[in-house]
Amino acid sequence: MVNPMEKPLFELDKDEFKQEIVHHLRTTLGTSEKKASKQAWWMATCATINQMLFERLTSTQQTHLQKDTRAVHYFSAEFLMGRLTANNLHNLGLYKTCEEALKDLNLELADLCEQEPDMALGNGGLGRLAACFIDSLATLGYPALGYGLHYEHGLFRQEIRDGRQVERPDSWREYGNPWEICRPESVQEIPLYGYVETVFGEDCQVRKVWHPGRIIKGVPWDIPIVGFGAQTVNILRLWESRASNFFDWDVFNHGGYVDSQKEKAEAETISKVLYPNDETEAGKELRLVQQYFFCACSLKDIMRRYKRTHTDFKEFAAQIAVQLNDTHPTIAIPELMRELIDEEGLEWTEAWNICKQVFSYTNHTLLPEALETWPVYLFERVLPRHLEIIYEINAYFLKNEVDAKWPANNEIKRKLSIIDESNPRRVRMANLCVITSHKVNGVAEIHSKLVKEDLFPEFNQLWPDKFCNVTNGVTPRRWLLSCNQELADLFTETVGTEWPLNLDALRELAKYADDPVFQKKFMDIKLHNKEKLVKVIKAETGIDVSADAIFDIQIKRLHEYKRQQLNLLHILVLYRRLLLNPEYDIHPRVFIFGSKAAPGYRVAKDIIYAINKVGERINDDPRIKGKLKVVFMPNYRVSLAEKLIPAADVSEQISTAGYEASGTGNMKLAMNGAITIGTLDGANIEIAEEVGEDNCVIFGLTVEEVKELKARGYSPWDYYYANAEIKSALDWLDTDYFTPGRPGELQSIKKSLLDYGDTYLTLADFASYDEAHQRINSLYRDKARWAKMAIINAASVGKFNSDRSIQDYVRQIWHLDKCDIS
Ligand code: NBX
Repeated sequence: MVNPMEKPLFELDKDEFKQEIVHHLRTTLGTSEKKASKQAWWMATCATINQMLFERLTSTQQTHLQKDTRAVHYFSAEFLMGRLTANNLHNLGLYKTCEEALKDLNLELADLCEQEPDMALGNGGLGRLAACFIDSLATLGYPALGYGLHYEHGLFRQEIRDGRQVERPDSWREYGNPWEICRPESVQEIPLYGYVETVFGEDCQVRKVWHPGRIIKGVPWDIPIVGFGAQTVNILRLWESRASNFFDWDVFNHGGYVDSQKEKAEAETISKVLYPNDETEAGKELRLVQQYFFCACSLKDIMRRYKRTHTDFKEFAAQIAVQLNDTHPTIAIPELMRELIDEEGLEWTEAWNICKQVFSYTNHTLLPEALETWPVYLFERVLPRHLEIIYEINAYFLKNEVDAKWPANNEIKRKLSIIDESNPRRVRMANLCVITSHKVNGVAEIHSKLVKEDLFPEFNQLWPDKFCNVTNGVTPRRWLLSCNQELADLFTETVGTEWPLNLDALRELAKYADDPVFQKKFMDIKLHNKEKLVKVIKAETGIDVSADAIFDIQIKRLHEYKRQQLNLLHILVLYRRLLLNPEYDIHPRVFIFGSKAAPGYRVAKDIIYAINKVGERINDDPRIKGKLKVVFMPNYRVSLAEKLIPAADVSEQISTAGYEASGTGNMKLAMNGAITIGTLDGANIEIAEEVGEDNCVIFGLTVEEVKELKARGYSPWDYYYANAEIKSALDWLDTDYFTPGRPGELQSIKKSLLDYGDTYLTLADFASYDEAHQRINSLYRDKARWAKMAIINAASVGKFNSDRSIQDYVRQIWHLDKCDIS
């Protein structure tokens, strides 16, 4: 008889899988089949999966080392991974085997997957994009590492109490996390604070010596990232901060036990918590320290690995690409300069030439208030040597580039300088990124155009070839195969098995868009997904909704530019129409929101409160006979998105044109057959191009029209007085109708839309939005027409596969080769 342990694990059949799970339950989890909790079964399942992951991880790492491959290093302060169990099983090709094995043990895989806490190490789109990208990099077989922070607490858990958001700590590792491996052998020591000394060396050279005031230890945790098909397993390496042993002992030996504990707590603070703001971060020292900490750890790690096969830095730029995910890791630029010059003894120009080739930068926002700057005084205290290096880069740039192109033009110098000379002086991180990087990309066509023309026009004149576009994408493995298995099976049955790798293969589906049999299959799956969501909604909120209604979904961070308030205003108008005319003809509609607000963002939190209070009143109003429901799903996160997206009929993508860099939820929803109601903003424009304007509902001002209206002088009052429904709906918010006995609780919404000028043109777009919803209503009533639109959406979003985005990065920016893992 063959010993099953001697067989390659990938040939595990159901029975062997089962044996392995039981084996791990007993030997890894220390329990038994009789006593085991669901959590223990889930952990035992993960341990079984890890056997296969680790095997491939080792072969990947050996091959990369042997072939001395060039690799990309994705530096990001956020990786919004969500859960990994189902995703890993799908990518290993073992989902069904595992499901059957567990069934034999009287367990449901889907049920066990619910045991896993989300890894919520990110705020929103930017962090989730990083997660999709590392999935695609592994799937395509590129040597790549993700580098980030090992936050003890990810994005806060949102509770809703009496309609208001309350933030609770997220403790994703409370009971251990089966996917991470600690690597003490790769610990790094990171200097901070202190002062810089200029010394005259024995070699008669003047050099800079940084005497840090503190040393922090960086401990790496590796999360294996398995590509679809399981050839390549790359890693995501996240750094945890600890007090350095050196410091502990020093203080301890001087009798300072209590002080040493304080030092320890301070050191651990660095990776304690993710900052929950998704647009701005107002000059917090700890945030700068976080950024430096993970960048410095990562660069030291890269250099250590490079030195295994090289004795000098001549090949460094040929081997290493570093992608900066927004400006958050910008400090990596002066840090690499410092390492190369101060620690490795390179000449300034040599080091600068390396940096220019190594770094490239992705911009994710045009909002001026979201462009990161740091007060010079803070830099001087925390990173004195880096500030010197930044000054030197700036002087070099202003003299050799700006002055050469625009001689003696102080105005342009002031604008392009890395230092903003206002009071207090500030370091502009985006300028440092653009000056250093060989490529700067936006994340959708329109966004990249605006980055060039509006955000950095002078830089674009200096270096027109530096700017490029890489339209975002999402991984179809998580956002279709794993989250919508019934639809995935229908697609496989119809177009074959290759679509998870080549999403364009779904184009074939368009052939069946008019076929009543296929339409029925497609819409039955949608209905089934909606029925499953009905139960989740009931369990989470207590609200009863009907799966026959249109499920209209807006899921994204709460921000005035994303305009949840426009959606709410429209709900108020619909509700009023129904009260005035109970026969008002609309198909029953459930408006579903999922959204977290930054804890300090007052208006955003007020919008959440208003949605909940308006919802309470509407949901309980018998006069409208259930034609309208409003659901705010608490604690929106990746695993909840995986339940909402497959059940969506309508996808709300309603940002003011010119403000949403790309959006990626729009792609996930279209992929699952939802119809977009959207503005011509971000990736909506490209989605509309792909699916055709007949298969989505576009409304609102264009980017040009927004600019013109703003230039003319926009007054929301004009719309308030001209449109009686807008006026009534807004005035309603001043009453106590939605907050009985407490009038005025919702008035901040009205204020922001009138008194404070309606920055995001909500009222200007209202009539067009309302008309778009009427189109949605009549389209939905034509069942065949709607089914056809939904199918064409799913069939047409091949472009928005993150594999395509990665190929674009490879061709335009990274110039990597795939590496076969034997
Ligand atoms: O990045 C988002 C954009 O708003 C989306 O349009 C885009 O699709 C997505 C991916 O490119 N930006 C974003 O999510 N930003 C943040 O989360 C953020 C986090 C911390 C911070 C600033 C921004 N300090």
